[in-house]
Amino acid sequence: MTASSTREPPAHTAIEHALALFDRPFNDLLFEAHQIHRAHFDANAVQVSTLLSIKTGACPEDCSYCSQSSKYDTGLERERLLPLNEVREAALRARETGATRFCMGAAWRNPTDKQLGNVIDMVGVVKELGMEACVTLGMLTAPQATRLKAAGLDYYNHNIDTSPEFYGEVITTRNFQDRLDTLAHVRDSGINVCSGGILGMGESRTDRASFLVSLANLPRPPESVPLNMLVRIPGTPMADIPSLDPIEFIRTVAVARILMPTSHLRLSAGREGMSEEAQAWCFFAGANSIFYGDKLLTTDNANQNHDRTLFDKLGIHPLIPAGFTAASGTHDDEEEDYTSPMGGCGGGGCGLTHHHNA
Ligand code: SAM
Ligand code: DTB
Ligand code: SF4
Repeated sequence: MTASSTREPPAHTAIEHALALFDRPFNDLLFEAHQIHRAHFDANAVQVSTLLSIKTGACPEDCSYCSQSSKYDTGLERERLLPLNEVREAALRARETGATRFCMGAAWRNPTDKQLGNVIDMVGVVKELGMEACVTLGMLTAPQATRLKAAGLDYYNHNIDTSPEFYGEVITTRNFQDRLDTLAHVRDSGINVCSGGILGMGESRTDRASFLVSLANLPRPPESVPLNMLVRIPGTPMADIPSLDPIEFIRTVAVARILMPTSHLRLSAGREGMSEEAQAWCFFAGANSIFYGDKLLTTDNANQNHDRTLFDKLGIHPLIPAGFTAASGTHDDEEEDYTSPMGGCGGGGCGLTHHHNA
């Protein structure tokens, strides 16, 4: 019998534990989260991803927050699947400005096998550029996940979005279990799992705790956890929801760090509306990934120049994954110095400490 087969099953995180963390004094919570963060990561390194919408609008799902749902009049123009050369150009631009991962999103409930073939070609061009590739295409079957893995896909993004209890208030065209099924196919295929959700949709603190506990209690926690602040889209049912207190958002990042010590936590949508101070606290609490670039999928992202300035002010440098091919040379040796075009390392070799999301 191997050692692993006699091992205890992973500890189950109880909702009471998560709620007790949320209830702690802010300084105590952040101190603990930051200590855990430091124990597992270079506290000054942030992973940098860029997003591209490869198929925009006319989605049959009814996600109440989304500009791309066909159920709401959001004024968004639908677009066909982008041609391969446009994807290559966008990925190249992203690499030149300092991103190491290129994430492509499609407004689908699920891809057909033919559509998946087109996306697989896109994954190929991103990999040729030496970048990590991530896609988010909706629900997948097990064979589709296997095809994506064979194409070299590094990450699949599929958010649980909120707590199981609140899910039905947000989306009715699929259920929470559907999301878990796709996540299981992705995990079984060997692709890294990227799964998180949205805060500020009118959920309670108990929902936020239950959402994080659901992620932490997956058979293995996701390697990457996007934490989106709701971007309120006119025309959707969530257009006028009161905004979430930034302090509560920072607390949520801290609790996520404590419950998922080795996951990368990404500050995702909503950063444009967040102050520099709030973002700085999020980094201290354990956030260590961002979407970088002027656009998310259909909405504006924080400005690139502002991000460079913020990284400089905070002394943060971009995390360079092993095997990443930089615009001005290769960076496939962990010990090699590398200057990201994004800056943040004072213009010299930054000698990054590399972390792998395995
Ligand atoms: N259609 C696919 C799906 O739903 O899985 C992929 C694209 S979908 C736009 C990816 C994620 O973006 C959603 O799961 C949601 O968490 C996030 N998102 C979408 N609209 C948002 C908004 N207005 N504010 C914040 N996050 C949003
Ligand atoms: C995720 O959690 N956030 C990204 C990515 N995964 C695909 C998408 C954010 C979308 C924000 C709204 C928009 O631009 O349409
Ligand atoms: Fe479609 Fe994804 Fe938007 Fe939901 S979040 S409406 S599935 S694009």
